[in-house]
Amino acid sequence: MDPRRSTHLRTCNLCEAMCGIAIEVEGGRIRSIRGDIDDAFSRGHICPKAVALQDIHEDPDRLKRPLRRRGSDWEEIGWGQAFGESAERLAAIQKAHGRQAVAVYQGNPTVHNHGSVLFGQLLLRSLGTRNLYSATSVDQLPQMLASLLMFGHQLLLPVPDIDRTRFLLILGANPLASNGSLMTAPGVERRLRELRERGGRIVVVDPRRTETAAMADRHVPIRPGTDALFLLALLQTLFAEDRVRPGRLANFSDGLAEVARLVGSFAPEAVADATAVPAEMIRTLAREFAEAPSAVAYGRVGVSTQEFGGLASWLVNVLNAVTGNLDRVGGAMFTRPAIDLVAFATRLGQRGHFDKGRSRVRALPEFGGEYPIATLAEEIETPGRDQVRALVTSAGNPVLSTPNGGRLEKALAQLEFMVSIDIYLNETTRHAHLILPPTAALEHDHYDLVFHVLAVRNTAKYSPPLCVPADDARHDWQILLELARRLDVAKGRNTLGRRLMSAALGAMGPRGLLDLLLRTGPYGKGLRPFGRGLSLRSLEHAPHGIDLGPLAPCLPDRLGTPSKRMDLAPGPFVQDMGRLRDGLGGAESDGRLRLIGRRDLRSNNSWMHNSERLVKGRDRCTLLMHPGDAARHGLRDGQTVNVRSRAGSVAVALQVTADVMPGVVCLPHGWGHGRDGTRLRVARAHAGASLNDLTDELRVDALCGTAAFSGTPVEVSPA
Ligand SMILES: Nc1nc2c(c(=O)[nH]1)N[C@H]1C(S)=C(S)[C@@H](COP(=O)(O)OP(=O)(O)OC[C@H]3O[C@@H](n4cnc5c(=O)[nH]c(N)nc54)[C@H](O)[C@@H]3O)O[C@H]1N2
Ligand SMILES: Nc1nc2c(c(=O)[nH]1)N[C@H]1C(S)=C(S)[C@@H](COP(=O)(O)OP(=O)(O)OC[C@H]3O[C@@H](n4cnc5c(=O)[nH]c(N)nc54)[C@H](O)[C@@H]3O)O[C@H]1N2
Ligand code: SF4
Ligand SMILES: [Mo]
Repeated sequence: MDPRRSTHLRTCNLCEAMCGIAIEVEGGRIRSIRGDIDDAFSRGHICPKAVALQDIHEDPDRLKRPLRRRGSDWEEIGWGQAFGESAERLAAIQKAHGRQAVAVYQGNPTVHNHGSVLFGQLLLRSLGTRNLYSATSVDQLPQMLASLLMFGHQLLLPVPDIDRTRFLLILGANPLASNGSLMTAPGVERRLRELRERGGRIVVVDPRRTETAAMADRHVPIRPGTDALFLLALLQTLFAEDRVRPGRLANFSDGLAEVARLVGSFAPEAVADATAVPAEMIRTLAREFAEAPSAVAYGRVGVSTQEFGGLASWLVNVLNAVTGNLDRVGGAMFTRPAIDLVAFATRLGQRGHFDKGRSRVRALPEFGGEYPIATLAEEIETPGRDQVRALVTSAGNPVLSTPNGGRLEKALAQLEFMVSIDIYLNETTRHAHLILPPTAALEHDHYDLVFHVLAVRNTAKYSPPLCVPADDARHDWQILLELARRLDVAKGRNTLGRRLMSAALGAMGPRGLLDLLLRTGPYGKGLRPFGRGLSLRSLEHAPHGIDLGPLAPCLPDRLGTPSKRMDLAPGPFVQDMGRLRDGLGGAESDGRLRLIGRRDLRSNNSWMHNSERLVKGRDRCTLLMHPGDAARHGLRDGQTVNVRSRAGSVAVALQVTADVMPGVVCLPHGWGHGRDGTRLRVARAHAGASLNDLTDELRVDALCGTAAFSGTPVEVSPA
């Protein structure tokens, strides 16, 4: 770091919003972190988490050197030894038990780190296992599935054009807390306010009156897990009232008649009881949506992580398409980023795939080469051929982040070997035999390979490192590359070709690859030394980022389906409709409370509770319950309650509020830091309880295996 006073410009990598920040540095110390008002995209917006970049950077608990477990204790070892032992143990287990005996779990920060995105594949290739898992199957998998089956590419994800739309229908998302997801929109609150100021309307469909619902024109409470029914009834209304107008989309889509047939039996009256949304409300919404000059439906985590998350994610797209609001200004649009991952993957022949294989124990379908994380514990526990005996985790904390973390952690304790690439000794990595700690964000450069693909506007920005890391520090990409290389050696597969490839990639590093991808991207200058267009250098000369313009219609050109047409009624969704019909009405009848999750602006999944600035103040890991339910159960505000599900139980403080609908209780995820053996001093003092000690690994969307978090049945009693 520069010893004098200087300002370092970069992009915050903590959530999907890509806020530009200005870090004031003096005497080698961070003085302040503010929003960069000149940032081409975020125009000065930041949230309270941005300052935690400093807290993580300076955190005395953050690991700096590889750790090896010795009984219940840990010892620091050198990198050479750590790489050597990791590779030898993994290779030996694969040699003895076959390639599938090693599993890999990649967590969410992977996609916020271009080095991990670019080099992670190398490790997977060297391991050659089909036992791959990631946070995708507790998150956006159903939305990627809908894109794959409808548009022909799993990454061609529609983004709501919130800066220009006149009607925004939000289902199962709370952008005021999450700052937007599959919708990179820094300053989303301002953008939503502007939407209303230009005469547009916002409707939020959510079991809880969230921060976003509170600022919307209308909040529609819905019973957890019933969004697919609600969407079918909206569509039924549109067809019944002759309001279907796909416009130009009709020229290149198939399946409209099939959709009309499928929605026919879902009149609003037929779903009102199950969804708890009055039939007249559904009709009104359908009309408002159809009549708005432009409109867009947008569904996120609350909609994708439920029993019918696949169907609901598909129906969100269908609603946009049949009203002509897909690929249209003010509707759901597609980006054209400077590094176009969709085009790049297509060139490599990788559009994605689904159900090309099934998991061993529960026969859940693969998606994009991964099995659902909800099945990992049983893959470890169940003896037989291809049993998982070793695990690599990278940037993930599945013990707190995936369903029935309690069962998973018992399974982790049985593994013959586990190695974790992580900056903390936490609830998951404490089960590892070796922890390989990479540098933290400010010690390396940054480019949002993934979130530019999901942004409400096309921009590009590259951030250099704030400081030079210590000599014995390793970046994520270096760890992934070296582990892959050592595995090749240990498995006797270090052919000349692989050695050359590994050496070339190591020499280029993420910087060289970024330059190549920018140059060969849609705005690139090509491989010539001169000429106009983007390269890494041109981005380095624009530290506030470059604006590449608003999203523009691009279909049918970008469709990746073999027919080059959009499929409104893909076979797997059509078939899954039978399961939905069978489940109709079952959800609400047993009288049990239904559990949902929530996010908080000052928290980020499970790993940012070691920042004193973020966790101070009142306890935020509370169970929300409607006053009527509290009275019925004889519970009062502030008392400690036991929450019990099939999977487990936790004790938390009760918060009685009319913000959650009757019959529903709500607990945030990512807490539960009271487990022994971690090295997270601050988080431990603000431990909370883990929502995923209650969620059930057996509750998945049977179509695609994504965890069905929403609506987990629970019982609540005084502690
Ligand atoms: N019940 C319920 N569960 C949920 C959700 C929910 O809404 N409800 N949300 C789900 C969603 S959307 C997601 S994405 C998942 C997240 O699931 P995970 O990705 O498994 O969990 P995180 O809490 O993000 O943990 C990130 C891990 O990465 C480490 N880390 C941070 N930065 C870096 C880095 O630069 N390099 C490396 N190598 N490691 C790093 C952290 O120390 C931490 O161990 O949780 C899911 N779980
Ligand atoms: N501050 C903060 N920001 C984050 C994160 C974080 O942990 N904290 N995590 C990041 C990650 S990894 C992601 S994926 C995004 C997620 O971004 P969002 O999808 O916006 O996440 P949530 O805030 O969990 O919003 C989900 C909403 O769904 C509602 N819901 C639950 N069940 C149902 C249901 O059955 N139907 C309907 N209609 N609604 C339901 C919940 O009440 C909740 O309000 O946020 C990202 N940003
Ligand atoms: S909104 Fe997200 S990207 Fe912006 S400052 Fe907060 S955590 Fe960082
Ligand atoms: Mo996520």
